[in-house]
Amino acid sequence: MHAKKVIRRRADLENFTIQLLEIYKFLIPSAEEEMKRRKFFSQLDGVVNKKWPGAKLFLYGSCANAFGVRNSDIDVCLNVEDKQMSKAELVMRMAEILEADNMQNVQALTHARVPIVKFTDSVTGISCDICVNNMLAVVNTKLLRDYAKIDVRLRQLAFIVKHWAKCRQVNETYRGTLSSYAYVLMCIHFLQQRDPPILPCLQEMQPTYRVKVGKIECAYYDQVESISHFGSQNKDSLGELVTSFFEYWAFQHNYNHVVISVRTGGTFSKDEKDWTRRIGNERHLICIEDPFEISHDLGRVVDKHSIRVLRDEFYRAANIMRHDCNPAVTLFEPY
Ligand code: 3AT
Ligand code: MG
Repeated sequence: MHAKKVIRRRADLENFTIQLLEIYKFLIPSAEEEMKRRKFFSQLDGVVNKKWPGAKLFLYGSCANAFGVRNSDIDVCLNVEDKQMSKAELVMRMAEILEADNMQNVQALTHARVPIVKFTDSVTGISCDICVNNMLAVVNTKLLRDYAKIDVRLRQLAFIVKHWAKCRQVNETYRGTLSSYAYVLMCIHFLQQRDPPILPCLQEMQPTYRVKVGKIECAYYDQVESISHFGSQNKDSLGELVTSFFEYWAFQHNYNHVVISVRTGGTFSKDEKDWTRRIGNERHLICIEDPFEISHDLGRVVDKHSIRVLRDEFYRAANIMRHDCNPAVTLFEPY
């Protein structure tokens, strides 16, 4: 008990911020790694362009959204407008091209819910997943990247939250906890709510970027260089933000009634979406609206058991921040 105390003093908070920034810096991929990835992608793009006219490759996910830590895999989306071929067939064709190009461990997962081809680049050792015609993921990747350009504290907070989630094993959708994408949306939402706000709501501003993906109209303000001062009125340090983030998810969020929404920059009632009860496997125990596919709750993977696990982890984190004398270490202790 003696070793524990509440982080109240400014000096403690400043020290906590310094330690968090060290962790953040350590997690950032090196310039060399970034270059290796860019080179790998442009070579892959070259091979596909040559062998498959009409096919186009896009990067998405953490290798392109500014939230990728070092040594992450690369997510690629193959876009082909061929109505004759199924996603499984497109994945098979892609796998053949990769094999012919001497890639290693090429596996076409044609029966997965989302068919993908996985492989490892024989030269760089980089692992890569390619999915097919998932342009919404490419667009939401751009949205996240644009938010990250507005205030560096988003990237810092999200790195810390993702790192915590990995250490505590609550970043495993197959076990009912949340995806990295969901955690980044939680961070954006949180920074939109600060007073004064650190992030604006880009989808509520006059759109400067519009694309239609299937039936979904994606539009938002993407000239973010012009609003890079947006959060400057708010002086919150990373230590304060991390502390408040876990306080919010441990003690303040209304899990029974509220949906968080980056699209609207706020929250609304679950009633508005009819996310108040279990439908099939979707239980809506924590509701995070996808910014574009708005019928999609990213919390739908969370079940009766994993909501407990998740909320216990939020309590644990918030309590560490309140009482522990060395929170920057305890917070990330492996589960
Ligand atoms: P890691 O660093 O790999 O953990 P990531 O940013 O690559 O994080 P995910 O692996 O969770 O994130 O997802 C890869 C991308 O796929 C992120 C987002 O653009 C898209 N995505 C993931 N889940 C969903 C979803 N449920 N709905 C729409 N897009 C999604
Ligand atoms: Mg990924």
